[in-house]
Amino acid sequence: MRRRRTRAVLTAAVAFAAALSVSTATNATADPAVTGAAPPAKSAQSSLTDIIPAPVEVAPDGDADYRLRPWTLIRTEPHSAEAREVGRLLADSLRPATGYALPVVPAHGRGGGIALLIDDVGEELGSEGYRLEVTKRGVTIRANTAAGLFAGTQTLRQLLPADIEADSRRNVAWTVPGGTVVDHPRFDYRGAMLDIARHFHTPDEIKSYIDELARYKINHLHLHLTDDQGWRIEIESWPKLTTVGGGPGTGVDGVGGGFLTKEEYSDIVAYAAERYITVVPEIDMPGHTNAALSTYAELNCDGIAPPPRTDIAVGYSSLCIDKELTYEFVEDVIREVSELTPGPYLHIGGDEAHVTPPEDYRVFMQRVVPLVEKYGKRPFGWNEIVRAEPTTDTVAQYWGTTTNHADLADAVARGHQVIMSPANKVYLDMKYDEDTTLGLSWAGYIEVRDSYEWNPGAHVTGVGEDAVLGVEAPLWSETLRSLDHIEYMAFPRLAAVAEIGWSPQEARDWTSFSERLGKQAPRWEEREVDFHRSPQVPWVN
Ligand code: TNX
Repeated sequence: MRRRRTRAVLTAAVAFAAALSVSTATNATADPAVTGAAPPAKSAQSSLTDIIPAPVEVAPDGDADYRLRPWTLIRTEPHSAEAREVGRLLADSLRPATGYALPVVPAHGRGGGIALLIDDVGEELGSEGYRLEVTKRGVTIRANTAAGLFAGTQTLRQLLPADIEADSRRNVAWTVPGGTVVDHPRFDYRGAMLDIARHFHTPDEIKSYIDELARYKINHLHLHLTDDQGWRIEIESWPKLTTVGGGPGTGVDGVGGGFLTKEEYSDIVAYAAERYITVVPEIDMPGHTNAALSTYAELNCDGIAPPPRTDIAVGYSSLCIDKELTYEFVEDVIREVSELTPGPYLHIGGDEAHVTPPEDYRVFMQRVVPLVEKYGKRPFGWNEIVRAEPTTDTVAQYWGTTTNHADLADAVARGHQVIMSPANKVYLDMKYDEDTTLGLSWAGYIEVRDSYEWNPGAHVTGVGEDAVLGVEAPLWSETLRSLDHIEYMAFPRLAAVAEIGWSPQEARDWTSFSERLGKQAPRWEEREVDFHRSPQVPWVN
């Protein structure tokens, strides 16, 4: 297994960068541009037309390239702590490879360098759009909000040579190609789901995944926190859920185990929020609950705890619909998880409840959906949930493999919004082809082109663009034990889903996408992100 950059090393890099910022002069004199030493090595320059996800409008200007210098400042909107924070994250990401100090200062008056300005850039750009202009004097990103500035900085990172991803100093001309980008997302919700129940993934691994999501302007991370095998989020009123239900050996095949304390969970939520990513917690019920049922005997209809299970069967467990204790348990969990959740959504699963009779399922959801609302959250469930006719505010996540789905179309007619996660398109745990060693294949093999060539706004009959809140790429982890495994299954397909969620349908084209994707390879390699070298993509090097 390849060496992984640990978070400790990343932290050291940040400390190194901070040290640099107090010794700008020393650092500047070390720059060959200043000392007259060897000129910077030629590094493949990026182009304004290489960005993933493809922006709404791009106008390159070959005479307007800008080059970062040792004395470049990052100037941010005065009096905006949020803009300054976006500037700080940008500086953190550019310091290791450039070795430049890149101080973040308030943008008073005019000046060059990199400017991050909150401005009225028009309603059309909304709350996440931005306008990025590169001239010989500098790079200016303007947006209505700090979220838009953040999106613009992710574009800027891709406009620098791939060496920018290195974690130590490179002697490279840090040129940003000239021109203008005007950009905003197609869908409000662009998501990725990580299953930490089948195999537990640590806070550092989750943060590493968040870093990758942010680069591609994905703005929601759905965490699948509980399932038959394990319960991975601390609930104080039912403490054995984690100490027993999430204990050692609760991963698939008895491998691993573990859980997030409330503190760890909140730290992940805050880390994501700094990157403009909203965490959507999922507590799956009434099925997928063996971890809870095997931990607390009293939750079972017969009062007898079933044995813990670490196989990958689905659809065999159910909470006891007729017991009052079930609803006390569910309310405690919803209350505690809501308290940890600044975001609007709480996902209550609802999938594959094969041993819950349909009438019981309905009774259960009719009681539980209002509990989610009682704690101020918007209910979210896998598409089966619409059969229980919950409040139309409930978001339905479509994971089917067909393009006709009467229940879903009826739900849309009643006013529900939908997240599109068709399993045969965007299930990142599906194998790429028959040679893929990781993953499952029940929804078929999914090569990157399959995950790219579909239109969420016209995928299911009766579910039009207006009903689609967005797209999400789930990653189930029955077969995935490490961050390498996660990355290998996610990339490159996650980049395809990111583009589907962000870019206008008419701007999307496989040939263009595959060429742009090929140029991500050196970046992933610099960052030691594992990925599948799909034969469909013209990989650079
Ligand atoms: C179906 S998709 C499931 C999960 C499995 C996944 C494996 C869905 C809502 N349920 O329980 O992990 O397939 O691909």
